[in-house]
Amino acid sequence: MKNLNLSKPDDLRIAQIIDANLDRAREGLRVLEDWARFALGKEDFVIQIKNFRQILGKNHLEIYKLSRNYTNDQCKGLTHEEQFKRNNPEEIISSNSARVQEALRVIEEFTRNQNNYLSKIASNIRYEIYTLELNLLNHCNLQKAKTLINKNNLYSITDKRENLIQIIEQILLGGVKIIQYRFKDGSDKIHLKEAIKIKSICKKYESLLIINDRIDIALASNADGVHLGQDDIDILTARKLLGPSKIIGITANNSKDINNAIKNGCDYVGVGPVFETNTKKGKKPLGIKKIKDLTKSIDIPWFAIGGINKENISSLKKQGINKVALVSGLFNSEDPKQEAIMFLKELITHET
Ligand code: TZP
Ligand code: MG
Repeated sequence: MKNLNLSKPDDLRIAQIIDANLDRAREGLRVLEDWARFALGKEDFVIQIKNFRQILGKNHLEIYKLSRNYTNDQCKGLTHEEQFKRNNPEEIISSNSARVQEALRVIEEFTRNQNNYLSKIASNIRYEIYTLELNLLNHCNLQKAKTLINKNNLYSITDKRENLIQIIEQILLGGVKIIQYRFKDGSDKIHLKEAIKIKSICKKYESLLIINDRIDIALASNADGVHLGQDDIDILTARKLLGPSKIIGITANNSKDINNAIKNGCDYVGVGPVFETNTKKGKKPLGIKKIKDLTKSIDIPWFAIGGINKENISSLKKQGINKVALVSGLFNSEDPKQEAIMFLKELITHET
């Protein structure tokens, strides 16, 4: 490091800028670290952020600190109205990541000549923060998605319809929070376009979009996850392709497949068909008793599926089955919104 001479006003100002920005970067990192620790419980992120703070702390030299308060900072306490609009964790993560990135960039520029070592450190950490910000935001989304799967009892799966988007919007207006886009034929181009549209209305209603079968369309539409059957791509490969922050749901109708799905890290299971159904013709129904038996030790969310309608839903409820997935139950209805409201009422669980 070339010597800074604090009796030279230019050097003093530079030292002051470096000091202020080291503080800024370290404070912003602490905000990110606490979110990673207390909200996400992500030890690997905490270790990474702590390490950045330590490195910056070690390089926060006495000479920078001595320059503090050299001039009266006329801009102290200035705020921007945007700061008061930050009221959700994502906005706090984004704004604090930006704060760290900006501060590191300032350090990088002003130390380049006199402390090239710190300049390089600032540059390296700044690049890592870009990825860290995305990781933190993705984990926020995953956590939200898992909570929605956990808390919501009605899962709506789409059927082929001319007015698909309008029906989905009605279902969302009825209060359904989980939509699966399911298609078995047609053009990929159109499916992707449709998936993107569905994702945007799901977002408007703070609901999840899961794509059936197709990891590529899930990724391209930025859906919240995929739903896979036993003949689709296996969970471990799906996880590799999707990354850690998407939901993976699995259809399984025997104990071996259920246990495998859970062991391999799926986020929920669909079990069925409970009853005979025209949507999956020729599939032998398992019946309520068998479903109860298969699911008695499942410790992740699971949904009963297949042939469930307004006539037989109470028989499931009576047996303590509260989470269901429906295709025709909502998609064949004249009034999907009212039908969704009715099913949701039926599935209310009273926590004791
Ligand atoms: N998986 C098992 S049964 C089934 C699926 C996709 C079809 C469910 O459709 P419906 O109309 O609710 O019986
Ligand atoms: Mg499938």
